Amino acid sequence: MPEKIIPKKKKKELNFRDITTCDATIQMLEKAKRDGVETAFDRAANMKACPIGADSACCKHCSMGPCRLNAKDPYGKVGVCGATIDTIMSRNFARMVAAGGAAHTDHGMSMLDLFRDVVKGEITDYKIKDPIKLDAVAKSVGVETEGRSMEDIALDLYAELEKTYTQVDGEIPFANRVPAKTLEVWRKQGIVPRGAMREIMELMHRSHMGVDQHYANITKQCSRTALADGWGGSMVATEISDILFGTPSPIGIEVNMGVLKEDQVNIIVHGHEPNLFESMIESVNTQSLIEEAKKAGAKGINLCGMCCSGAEVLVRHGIPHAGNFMSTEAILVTGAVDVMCVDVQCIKQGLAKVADCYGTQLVTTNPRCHIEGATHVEFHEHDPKACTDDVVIKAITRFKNRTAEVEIPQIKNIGVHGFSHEYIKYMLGGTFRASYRPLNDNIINGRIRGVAGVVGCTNPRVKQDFVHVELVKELIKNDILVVQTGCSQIALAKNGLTTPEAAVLAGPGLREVCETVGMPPVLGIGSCVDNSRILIACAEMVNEGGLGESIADLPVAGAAPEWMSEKAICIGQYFVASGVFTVFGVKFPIVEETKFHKHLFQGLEEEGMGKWGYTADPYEMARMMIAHIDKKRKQLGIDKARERVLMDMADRQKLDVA
Ligand code: BF8
Ligand code: SF4
Repeated sequence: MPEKIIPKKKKKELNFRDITTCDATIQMLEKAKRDGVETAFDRAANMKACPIGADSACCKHCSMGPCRLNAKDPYGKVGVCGATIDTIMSRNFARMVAAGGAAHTDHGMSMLDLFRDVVKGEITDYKIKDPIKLDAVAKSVGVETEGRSMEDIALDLYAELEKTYTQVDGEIPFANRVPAKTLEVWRKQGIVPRGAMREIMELMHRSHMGVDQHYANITKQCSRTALADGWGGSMVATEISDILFGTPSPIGIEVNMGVLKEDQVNIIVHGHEPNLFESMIESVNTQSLIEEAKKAGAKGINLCGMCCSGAEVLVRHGIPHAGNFMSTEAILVTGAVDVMCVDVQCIKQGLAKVADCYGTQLVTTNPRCHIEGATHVEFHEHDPKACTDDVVIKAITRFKNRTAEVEIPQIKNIGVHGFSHEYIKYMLGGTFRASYRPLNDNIINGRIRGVAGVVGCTNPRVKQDFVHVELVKELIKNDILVVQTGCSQIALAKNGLTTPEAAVLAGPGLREVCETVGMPPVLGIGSCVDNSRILIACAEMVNEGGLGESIADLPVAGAAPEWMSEKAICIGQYFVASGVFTVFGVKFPIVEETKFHKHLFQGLEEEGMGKWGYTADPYEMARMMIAHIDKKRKQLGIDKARERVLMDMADRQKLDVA
């Protein structure tokens, strides 16, 4: 019988300018096309997102299903067990919060494990780099510091912070950083986290078939779990990383693919754990390895970061950053990357194939993340250089044997990053009166209209970087100071908005503040885990006085315009539960006009928290955030001050012109 020939479906042709605004990525996608190499952009174009899943209208929590409901008639049908659309959507949402929270808290716990072993002297390759921060964090959780040795303080701090993860009853240690009125709301709702492990476990339990079947009650445990991440696991990760590796302060660094060097051994570290990167920095600076590289004909070893661990070492050490999430495959197309070394989170499996096409070695290092086709060199903190030296040697060998044609986009930009909340305090207040007073005063007098956190991923379902950049431009034009983390900050850095010179793009009030202080209107503060720095800054603004009593009173808003990961959902939920209006782009996994939708997008605010917002359009997003900030200014009674200050400025400008 003749074989039936099924014609292969023709793949969609991509117009690269429609899918990214990053010129370096466009150049590499063009090369990939010539080379016949596929990336996530191609796969996204050829994979229609499942419309039922996109609305979160399906459930596969048991084998009586999977059950599909109709988003167009959400109450017309229930699952086999009787689960309603609200139960199904809230359980799906809960699983995303649980997974996202688990990723951050597992990462944070690894940092804390490392800290413990360093303090006990069992790990000697790392040490406490910032004893001042150690002291400050210890004091903040009630550890006695007066007249005690650094080791004793650190051991007590470890014991205290471990509760963040393992405590089964009570409140996590950093709950004491939460402004009193915000904490009161949480207590009333019963959502103060006990310990992250307990909260994640309970959330997984409650979202199992046949357990919690009230969307509002499920949302409560979502908030509690998310708060265990923001004010718990992530905050500990940030604080411990600062203690071990140094607290960031502003530094000018090159970003984008032009940081690769054709005549050097190029190593990219991509992932989330700073311990791997710190050891890699040691390895690439080891004299014998540098000589090896030279013997292989290279001018040196060039270490660059990508995604979040890239963002962390960028703010701590000024290591160049080669790009964000949607550029990780594209950069391999340069042929110039000798090794891409990864650990955990946001590592696309597709990297393995692209790396293979260009003879690049993809090296996994963490026991939690192996990839078929990649080389695994396990990283142990007790002997970190065994792994990272090996990675460098592999990179040198690949450099020697490079066969791939090398093409590096000659595109790079300078960004200034590293605005820890401690530095923001110092920058605005000066050495003698480091405080948030000047920030609050400038908000009260109206020069700064409000503060926005713009964070999160890039996503092939929307034009890479476009939504981030347009949104941030709109915000600063309207006198809103922007703080940034993760892949979003790299989008802005690539577009030159993280430099003090970008103040010219800001509205007159914000521009005046930026020019006086010499700061950019867009402040890059680190990785996604460092969103905890934004929470601390919010708490400091409340405590400083004059802007209300709870975080929900502040004229602030948040956004993740190109989000893709479950971590982003968890982050969004902890900002909302903390009192912040948070707008997401791309697609929100929910059916609009349902009870669960109303609860997230309105009900939580009525309970004294923040609320969710959604739009894929950057200008509409800016409008929503500005409207919220103005609403808060009005409630605080500071809306008139802004009108006065802008009138003053107009008068002054007229005088200048005359
Ligand atoms: O934690 S911003 S794509 S790299 S999830 Fe991932 Fe999103 Fe980038 Fe970091 Ni955050
Ligand atoms: Fe269907 Fe209910 Fe099972 Fe979900 S839990 S798959 S809705 S029967």
